[in-house]
Amino acid sequence: MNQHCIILGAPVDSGQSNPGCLMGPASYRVAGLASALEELGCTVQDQGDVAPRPANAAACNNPAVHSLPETIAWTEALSAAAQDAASQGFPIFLGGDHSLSLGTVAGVAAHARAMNRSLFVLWLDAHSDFHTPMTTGSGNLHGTPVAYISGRSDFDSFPPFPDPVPAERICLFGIRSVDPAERTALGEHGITPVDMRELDERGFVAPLRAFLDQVRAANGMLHVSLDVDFLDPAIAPAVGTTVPGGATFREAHLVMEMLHEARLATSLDLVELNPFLDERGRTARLMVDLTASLMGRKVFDRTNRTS
Ligand code: 4U7
Ligand code: MN
Ligand code: MN
Ligand code: MN
Repeated sequence: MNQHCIILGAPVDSGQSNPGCLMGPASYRVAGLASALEELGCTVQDQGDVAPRPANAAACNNPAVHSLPETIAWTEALSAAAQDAASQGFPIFLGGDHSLSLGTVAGVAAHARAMNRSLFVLWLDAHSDFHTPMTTGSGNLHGTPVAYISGRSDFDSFPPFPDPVPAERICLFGIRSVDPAERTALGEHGITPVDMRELDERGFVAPLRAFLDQVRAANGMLHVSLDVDFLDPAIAPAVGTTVPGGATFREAHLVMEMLHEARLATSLDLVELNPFLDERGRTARLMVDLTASLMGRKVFDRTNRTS
């Protein structure tokens, strides 16, 4: 599809408690992300790493929450950078923990609003990330971005989210770890995750195709947020929050290949890679290969096939 890819490093480590995610952007660069995209005919502009804004004091009534000022500072910086990048090409955000999506999705949502288009979000994750700063038990803010982009309250010290994304435009996919407070809130919000149970039964193709059809019908923009723990820990060990029973190598590639064929994705987060936990770079290389599949790496061209 010959995209103009804009690579932005987001070495965010404040959203969880397991140090190492800040090495993620360097690991993706070492694993050859830019050259993999260039081989596919994409033009690539690596704009380097975003720096957080200076952190201001911010408080929250939940004593478990940590690093709130730092996470807000990242959200502000990444939101501005993401909006800018989205107006220039296809942004690929290299995390960093998943709290970075508080900023990247806010930025692409602002861009979508400026373009008068609807934003859709495909959240590939073991977790639903639907806590607010008031409901999180761990206090790790990487468990909150879906709540923020849905417009839930209790994000008072954060920049207001541009245009909350309605439930029907959010697809939580691959889910297998949901906390009780998240489950209640997801129900109240009308978000039904596509969990692993459903994927076991229906396969990956039908639920993903149904969502992509909705994006296409609305001429929407589509932000894809890929958490390493979407993948099975056997193939992707470099993550602090492993959950057994994740997507296999082929299931994950199939998702990416379908996204390529649909030509609907407009931005991508690669999040939660902790290179300190990796085994000889295999998780970083897998994430790069999945990104290449999303951008069109394939064995045969299927676009003109009828079945
Ligand atoms: B990730 C968790 F309790 N729900 O809130 C929490 F299970 O970005 C995990 O998806 C959050 O990796 C995981 O700490 C956030 C936990
Ligand atoms: Mn996540
Ligand atoms: Mn996760
Ligand atoms: Mn995680």
